Amino acid sequence: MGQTFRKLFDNIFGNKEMRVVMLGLDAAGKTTILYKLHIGEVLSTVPTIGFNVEKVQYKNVQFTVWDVGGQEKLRPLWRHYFNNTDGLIYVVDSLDRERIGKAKAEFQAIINDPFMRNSAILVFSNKQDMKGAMTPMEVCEALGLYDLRNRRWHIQGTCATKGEGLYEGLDWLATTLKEMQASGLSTAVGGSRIG
Ligand SMILES: Nc1nc2c(ncn2[C@@H]2O[C@H](COP(=O)(O)OP(=O)(O)OP(=O)(O)O)[C@@H](O)[C@H]2O)c(=O)[nH]1
Ligand SMILES: [Mg+2]
Repeated sequence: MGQTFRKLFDNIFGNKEMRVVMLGLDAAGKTTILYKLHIGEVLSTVPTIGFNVEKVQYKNVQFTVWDVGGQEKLRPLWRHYFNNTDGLIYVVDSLDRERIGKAKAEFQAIINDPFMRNSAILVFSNKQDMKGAMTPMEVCEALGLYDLRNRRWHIQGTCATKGEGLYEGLDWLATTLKEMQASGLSTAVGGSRIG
């Protein structure tokens, strides 16, 4: 009953809770983004072993953001975070041309996972402050975003250390997830993943 009342209240006032998983190769800037969004500050980061999770309130959406370490040896663990995910934030180091092929391969593996087939995809083309960085359009091309069919995706140029572009991205995600829920395209898949 309490749950039902809460749902009704949330529907009336438009509050939504969304679960978002943030992935990307190591040093892409995920943890920097999480803390910039959560406390408005850039803390000095160390490579994430495991994950960080924080709630980020933006407009009338509460995002629970899971930031998972991106080192090669940790990537096989990513899939354990796919279950019940409404949205994916994929962070790319736009300066790292050498590993953009690797970033693409990991990205394609994530979005083609059965548990992620319905999730909205927000790509942050990060480190736009750096000279020689790929433009968001170049990153878009390199990840194969244009070839996606029946997926909702958006790419946003960001500079995590200055906080630029982050809220523009969340804006898109909030709007898109609300639309998907309203149209019955509920994104999160129930049940638990085996293996
Ligand atoms: N110049 C610049 N540096 C950035 C930006 N975002 C992050 N960095 C730096 O990139 C480095 C790695 O950032 P992290 O946030 O720790 O990267 P991560 O994606 O969490 O890495 P893992 O935890 O290993 O997966 C840090 O030195 C950050 O300060 C940015 O927009 N511009
Ligand atoms: Mg990290």
